[in-house]
Amino acid sequence: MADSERDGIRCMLMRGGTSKGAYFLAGDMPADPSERDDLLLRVMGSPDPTQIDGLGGAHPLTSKVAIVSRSTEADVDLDYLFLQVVVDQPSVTDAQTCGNLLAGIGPFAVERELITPGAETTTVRIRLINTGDLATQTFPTPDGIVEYDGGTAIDGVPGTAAKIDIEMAPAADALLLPSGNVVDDLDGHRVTMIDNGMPVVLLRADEFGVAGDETPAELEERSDLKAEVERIRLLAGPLMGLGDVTRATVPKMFLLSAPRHGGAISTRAFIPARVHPSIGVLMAASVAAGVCIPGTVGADIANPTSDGPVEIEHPSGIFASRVSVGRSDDGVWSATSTSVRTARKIFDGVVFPRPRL
Ligand code: NQM
Repeated sequence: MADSERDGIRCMLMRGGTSKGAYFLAGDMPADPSERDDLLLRVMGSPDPTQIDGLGGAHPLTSKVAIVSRSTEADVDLDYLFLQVVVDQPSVTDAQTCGNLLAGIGPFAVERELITPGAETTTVRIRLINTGDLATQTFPTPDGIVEYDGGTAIDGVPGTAAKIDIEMAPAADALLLPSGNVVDDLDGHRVTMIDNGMPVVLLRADEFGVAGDETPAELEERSDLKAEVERIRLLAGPLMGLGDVTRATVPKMFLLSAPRHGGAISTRAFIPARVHPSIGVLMAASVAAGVCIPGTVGADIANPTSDGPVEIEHPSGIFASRVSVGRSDDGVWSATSTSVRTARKIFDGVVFPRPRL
């Protein structure tokens, strides 16, 4: 392998949905996970609240990495490993995936010639290494070249871009309700723990002294609130099969209130140290599935339409999440989701990691 300190590492910076991240070929990364993580901290400029000496944008949504390779599995085209580079801690975690960076995986794979594009559109099957879920993604490739321009708008991104359709199928051993219950009691709080692609905990905003229309900045100022939400998160982690989540970025914590803008439910999400300025795509799929199941936290205040997407209100607009929720004869709930995203190639080149501190 080339000397990454001296020669740099091939890297593409992309917006995927409402997030932004550095995309790499797996073959360009050290095989050893601790060497890889050390390199990524130095590429992104962590730990440092400003990430001034790296590519990171000083927020969890702009401190993300996607590592992509051809899959060796039959009927799967690509493997996608997501890594969250923590902004102000020397920590890189694979405990979650990201449905937003997922939007850029197919386009990146065409750009790097990992897959052969179709003449009009390209459809790829992507294994999400973090969760085992499978995504099928379709995007425009006229004349075999990725088309980023288009007429599709998503809340949280200015302007419009080409539409990327994503269908999610859960891993064979995935559990929609990991504790087996629709509702649990966690030390005095009623919670629903649900995972339709992203593990989330549904909570009633009013139980936490939150109205539900606060800005992310207003919620982030409340250290008492943050501490209580974090206390419940640490209790939920093991019950969701995630083990000790002290250093993990999941589960995501949702404060739910009645909708205000004609949607199905209003949300504020702790992800978990910051409050999301909108909502992640797989988080939305988990919340949408949750409020469709009778008896969950939030189901009683939600107003989903009987058909069509579940319109989830968030701090910067509405996310229309398309989910299909069902219950087997033996009472086990399961769900799938589809979503529309856009992505854009921002920069393609070689990144130089800062020296070790
Ligand atoms: O839920 C934020 C995002 C996400 C996750 C986070 C995500 C999803 O908005 O699908 O993409 O990781 O906290 O990108």
